[in-house]
Amino acid sequence: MIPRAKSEALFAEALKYIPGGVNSPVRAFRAVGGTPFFVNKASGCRVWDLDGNEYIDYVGTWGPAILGHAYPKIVSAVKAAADHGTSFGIPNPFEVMMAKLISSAVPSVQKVRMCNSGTEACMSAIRLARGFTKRDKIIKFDGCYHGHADSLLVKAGSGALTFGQPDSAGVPAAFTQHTIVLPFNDEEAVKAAFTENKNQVAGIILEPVPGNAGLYLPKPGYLEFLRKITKADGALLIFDEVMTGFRLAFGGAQERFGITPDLSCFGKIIGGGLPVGAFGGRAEIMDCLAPLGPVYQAGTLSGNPLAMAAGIAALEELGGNPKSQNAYPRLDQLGAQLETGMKDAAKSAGVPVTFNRCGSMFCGYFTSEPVHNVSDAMKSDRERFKKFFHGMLDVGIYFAPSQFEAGFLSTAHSEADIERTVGAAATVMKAL
Ligand code: KE4
Repeated sequence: MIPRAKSEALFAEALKYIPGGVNSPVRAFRAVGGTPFFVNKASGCRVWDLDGNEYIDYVGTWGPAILGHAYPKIVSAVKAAADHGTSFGIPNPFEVMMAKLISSAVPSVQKVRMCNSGTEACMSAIRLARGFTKRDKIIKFDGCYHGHADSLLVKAGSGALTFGQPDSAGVPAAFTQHTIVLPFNDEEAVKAAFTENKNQVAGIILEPVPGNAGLYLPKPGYLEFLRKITKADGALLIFDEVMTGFRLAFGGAQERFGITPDLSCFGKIIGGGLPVGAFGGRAEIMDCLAPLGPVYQAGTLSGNPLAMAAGIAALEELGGNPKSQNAYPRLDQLGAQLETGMKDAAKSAGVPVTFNRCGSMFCGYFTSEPVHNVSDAMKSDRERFKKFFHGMLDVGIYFAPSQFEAGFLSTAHSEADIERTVGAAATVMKAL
């Protein structure tokens, strides 16, 4: 265990003032044990903790750091914007630039509304779907996470077709009674739900590539099936691209898989690391939003100039202008190198690992079985994951502190970083 005395001391202090010592649960290392480190600085693909330990970072602040941390063009854009004020609550030009950038990158988004988190984006998109369709029911999938709005903190009911049960204290059953939870990648379950709830479903919301139970992919034809069945019933297809947006392609998962959803949610990358969320889609749907239409949605800091400046710099660098690097082939190439290396490491260590990847998002599960949904993921060996996590952390490599999170590469990672990572993984896995 490498020394982290300063982080240990500060965590003890944090516990006195912040529930669990953290401002978001996953950061507390409860899934892997031990004490979380506090970051002192981050740059490129590396973070340094308070004790000066350096880590290659495969979390990337859960997705936003696709260009690496402290990316110079993002930092200078934020500094320049800050000199003109940090918030106005008055329309500012950056909001229009951001809306045009998102709309030009994602053709299904004719209009877009900015907000301040992925949770807000998904919550608002669902309210909008209900307002537009005048229907109450929403279908979501087990293992997909869309933020912590009450009606989405729900687990599958007793039967796959019964309505969801609250999955958090403080959520009244009444708040989840219109949420149907189905297994992902199971077409029969969706068909049955629509038969059972004909013309009553406002929409299906899903992560097109679920990254909140580790990472698994839609089976071939599954997204096309969801597009077809929602259109036939008059329900909306809502892609939660908070994680996949501008990650899997400049146009997100919908570009990569060639699907046109009715509404899309964004976050993370579009804020360049600052607090942000957005949701958008067909103008006829978006125009139901206040102040034009009857669906209320608002936010003091929505379109905040610093978050917009950071996000615009990020999107322009990722592909928003012809001069920019085309990041995606590079991200795919680094992802392929990591996948091959991790699979070779597991083989050489004689440890069963299923390594799922889509572009620069990935997850290694300690299981010999394929992982296509959350119940498959739950069968993985979490004790092995815990040991692997700490073994890698102790040699300066930081993976997500939970088996049920995705990992992220950035354009700041190098082939040498990945070589070092897979070499260390082979050694650490041998000791599992
Ligand atoms: P935020 O409210 O955390 O900005 O976004 C919620 C959200 C919505 N949709 C998807 C697909 C997401 O991945 C998220 C948030 N992702 C988690 C990582 N698994 C954020 C990390 C955390 O909760 O601290």
